[in-house]
Amino acid sequence: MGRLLRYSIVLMLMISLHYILTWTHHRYWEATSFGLSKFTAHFQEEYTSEDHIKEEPANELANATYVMLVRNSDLDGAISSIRALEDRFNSRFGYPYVFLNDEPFSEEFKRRISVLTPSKVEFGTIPKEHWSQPDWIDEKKASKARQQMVATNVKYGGSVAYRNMCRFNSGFFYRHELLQPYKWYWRIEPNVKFFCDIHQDPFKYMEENNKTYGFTIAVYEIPATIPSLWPAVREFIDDHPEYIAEDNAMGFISQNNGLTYNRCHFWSNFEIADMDFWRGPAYSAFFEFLDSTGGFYYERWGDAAIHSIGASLFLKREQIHFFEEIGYQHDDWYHCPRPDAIWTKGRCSCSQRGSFDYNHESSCKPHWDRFITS
Ligand SMILES: Nc1nc2c(ncn2[C@@H]2O[C@H](COP(=O)(O)OP(=O)(O)O)[C@@H](O)[C@H]2O)c(=O)[nH]1
Ligand SMILES: *[C@@H]1O[C@H](CO)[C@@H](O)[C@H](O)[C@H]1NC(C)=O
Ligand SMILES: *[C@@H]1O[C@H](CO)[C@@H](O)[C@H](O)[C@H]1NC(C)=O
Ligand SMILES: [Mg+2]
Repeated sequence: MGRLLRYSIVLMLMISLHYILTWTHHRYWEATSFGLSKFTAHFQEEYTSEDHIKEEPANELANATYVMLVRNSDLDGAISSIRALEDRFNSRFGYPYVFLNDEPFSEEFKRRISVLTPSKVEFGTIPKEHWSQPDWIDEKKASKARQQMVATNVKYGGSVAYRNMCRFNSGFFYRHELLQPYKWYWRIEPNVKFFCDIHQDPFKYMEENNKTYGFTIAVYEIPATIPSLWPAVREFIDDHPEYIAEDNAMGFISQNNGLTYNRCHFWSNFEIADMDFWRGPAYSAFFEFLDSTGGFYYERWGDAAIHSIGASLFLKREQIHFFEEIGYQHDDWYHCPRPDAIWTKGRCSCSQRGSFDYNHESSCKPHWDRFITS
């Protein structure tokens, strides 16, 4: 073989190898062409731009916002939640925030929250009619029920404010004017934790996979807070068979095809969901009916159970999504990704063994798993 031919073959091999590496490893590509050509650029600029390159292309945002209901006095907790979310996800995406309060936000609150993120941040006050016990509620009956719950140590049993909050979250938050421009929301609370880097945009995931409601933790409701909820739900089902989805998730909330409620619900302090579902005819009729029974005040119905029952009845089961990769803590319970690959990729700071998912006394996740694989 002639020397020239040998050189040509070697050269062609090297060129092919270069192209293969370029296609398969963007780090290699950066180091050879991109990195070199930018070597003389300002170091700071190069650093920041490289930081953003390729891992998650800054593609278009979904029609989405975070929403946090919060008091002025919860400023520190709100800062801590936002800081974690920015660090683990949002600083690379830039979704906006809406903060809601039953009282006007203080200047201090607005200032100290706004400084945390370059994203758009809005602060709204909730109209009184979305946050008060309706006139037609029999206050004597309601206060008797509250006293009874205080006497039996039911959490928040004596609080009217908590009931207003639960009713607001059940049927009003998505009607607030600041949320009208959006379809998707991610609910956050003060003092929650996010343990893992979130690489994939959860809103986009929902959009692209036809999901409507996403959760991370599922728990049992306290029986004393909902004695008449299930009978009311059954009445609604009987009156409105047209709203019940085919292939729904009744199997998650009832073991006997709807005869009784097993008290399982998605924990609503974390939700990534489609507000147009709550705004739609099925859930709207459902909320109006439940509200008309007075159960938010004569008992202490929670928005988590109401949302979960609505989602389980009016959605197909595959429209409900469990976010394995979002490590998340609210109060004492947390979800930590179980698969090692997800935990490692997310650089999660939580213990997989301490994850609430398989706490068989309190978690409804085993139940969800059984249902969704059945
Ligand atoms: N503005 C305002 N927010 C409230 C009030 N009560 C509760 N919240 C918010 O509603 C959500 C749920 O309240 P929380 O006390 O965490 O209830 P829990 O999660 O059920 O224990 C949180 O985002 C709170 O910040 C209230 O009276 N005013
Ligand atoms: C976002 O969603 C809301 C609610 O569905 C809708 O009214 C609005 O037009 C959407 N905005 C865009 C830009 O698509
Ligand atoms: C989502 O739903 C639309 C309309 O029903 C359908 O065309 C599409 O194929 C679905 N996509 C997925 C990923 O299921
Ligand atoms: Mg909470």
